[in-house]
Amino acid sequence: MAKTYYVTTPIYYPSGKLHIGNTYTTVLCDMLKRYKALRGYDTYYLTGMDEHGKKIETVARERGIEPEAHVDEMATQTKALWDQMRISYDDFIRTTEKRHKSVVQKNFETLLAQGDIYLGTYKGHYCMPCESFYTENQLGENNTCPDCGRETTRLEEESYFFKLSKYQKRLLAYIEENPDFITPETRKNEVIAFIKQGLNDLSVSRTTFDWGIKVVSNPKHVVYVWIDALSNYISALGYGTEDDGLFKKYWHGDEVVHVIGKDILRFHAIYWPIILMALDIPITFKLHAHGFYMMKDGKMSKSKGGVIYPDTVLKRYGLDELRYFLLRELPYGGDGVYSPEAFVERINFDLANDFGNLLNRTVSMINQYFGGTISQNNDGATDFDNELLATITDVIRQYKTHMNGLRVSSAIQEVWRLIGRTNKYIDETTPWLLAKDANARAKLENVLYHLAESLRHIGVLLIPILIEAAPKLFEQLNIDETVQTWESLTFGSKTTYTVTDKPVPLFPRLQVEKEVQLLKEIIRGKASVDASGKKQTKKTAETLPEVSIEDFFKLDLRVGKITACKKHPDADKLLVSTVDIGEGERQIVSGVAAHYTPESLVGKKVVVVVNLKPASLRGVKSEGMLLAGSNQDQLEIITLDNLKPGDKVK
Ligand code: ME8
Repeated sequence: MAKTYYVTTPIYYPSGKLHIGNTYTTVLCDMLKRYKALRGYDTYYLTGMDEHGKKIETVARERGIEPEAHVDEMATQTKALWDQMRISYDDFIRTTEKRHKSVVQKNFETLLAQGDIYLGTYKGHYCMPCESFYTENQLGENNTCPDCGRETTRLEEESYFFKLSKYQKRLLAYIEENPDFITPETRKNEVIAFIKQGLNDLSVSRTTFDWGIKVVSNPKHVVYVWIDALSNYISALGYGTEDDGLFKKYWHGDEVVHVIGKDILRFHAIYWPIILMALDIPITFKLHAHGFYMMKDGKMSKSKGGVIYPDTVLKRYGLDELRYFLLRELPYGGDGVYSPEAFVERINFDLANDFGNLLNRTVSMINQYFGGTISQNNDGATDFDNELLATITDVIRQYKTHMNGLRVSSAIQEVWRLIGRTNKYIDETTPWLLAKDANARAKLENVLYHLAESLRHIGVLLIPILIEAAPKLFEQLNIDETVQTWESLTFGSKTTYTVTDKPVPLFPRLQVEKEVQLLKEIIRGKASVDASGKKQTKKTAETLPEVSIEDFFKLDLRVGKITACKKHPDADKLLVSTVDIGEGERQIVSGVAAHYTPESLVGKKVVVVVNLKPASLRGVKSEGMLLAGSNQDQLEIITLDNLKPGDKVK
């Protein structure tokens, strides 16, 4: 029976649009699954979405919709993206699904009943965007969040706690006895050092918001994020239900790998194994924590902009271009940078020149010199054959070792070593000169056969990586499925080649300067691409149809002075100002919190539409509007210096 392989991504928060950094883990897992399938494993790939928590609730409310509607929309969007990227996932778990909730609730009650979870009080500083609590000594200057630098709020609330400390010794022993449990090594060392400092009991419930899984025995609490989220890896397999075939098969199978980014290492390397120990579920998984893709000027953020999105790359460049860049450019154990220059160069040098061109030349020469068909011809051996053969054997061995060790970029570099060696073989054997010599037919055929066989090996090694180009290579060289397998990776497995008479370049060459410029504009939000990949320059907002002067004078515009201003209690983006308009004060709600702090507005003289029909914005009354100019990134409130409140503006 085939060995099993279960691979998972983190379940992403539906808090914003996924950028190419987020898609890295998903592409990596897809590649691993395809590699293991090539190696004959029975594979199962789980991904999904982490839909609960205060942050998601807030994002939904800011959009003016219910959390359910928001997460449904995001799940549809995310699945559509994975389909567009041909991600080969087998299941997409959502933490709002019944199959997940019931497992979390059952586990929570089990842990409570056996005393691993107890009720206490939580005192700490809470950072809402990071959904994390911090103790005094973890905070940055002025009580700011040590992770994102934003302001935290002091909170004290009743909470359930998980006795992590009870399992500390056992976990440490487990990590030490299983040296390949956490990779890379540096991450493992971080985890060990953290555990050795001593584990605090973990707060695992909240009473301050609703949008979560209720604790059955005390429904004023919702289960706090990690016990909820981490359980997805087993709830999706039917753990604890009658229908637990997948759990038995894959969790208890041969290989289980959780792939995550370094940001969530602690949760997976400490909380998750401890939860499993407490529930008496075997720890069968290995954990791999990769580094981050950064933009040149810093972190990629789902909310900040200034990033590249996968759909842009897909529309203009293509799926394999995206996969290749992501998988090749992130070094094992380190971070990588997305830069337009590196991206365009990888496409041109690695894909178009080195690889694409090799296939193109080979097919053309077989057509030109042999009418499209060649066979193995040992009478024509050259001095260079053995070295090429030795490289093929060595590359396969190294590729396998690197793939098994999750050093994906190194595995890819091995394939390119073979591509480079094969290109060099053309230079050494000079087939264009052999073609001029009627006595060198056998030699020429032998050379072209070596090229075709080498390309077949390259194609098989690229099956998990370039999912569009590998099949095209097989098609152009007419390689059927029986010789596209791992087992067929022996020189000579295919003895005759009849190639296509219409070679099509696998990767069109890009105009470097033009594309780099375009990508930079896209990152700055100045351009985009349409569905067919064509550049669209973002214009300033379109002008509206004309209005008469009478219509314009219907607006009563006045100078107002902001006398007080505070944050909206329920909406991050809104500020509530008190504005003196001469004949009294007005309360005005405006969507400017991303650009101004409340204090910075107090004292400013602004332009107010005073006869706008009052409205309620997220439960707070607004009696007018402040005028401001804006574009995609900036917003500036119009201010005046010398006039007084109540003066007319026209
Ligand atoms: O943490 N480069 O969800 P999340 C590479 N819901 N990978 C990146 C990246 C970057 N710049 N940015 C994000 C959560 N990632 C939790 C997980 S799991 C039980 C719960 C990837 O939406 C990377 O895999 O914040 C990281 O771990 C993950 O996105 C975080 O996704």
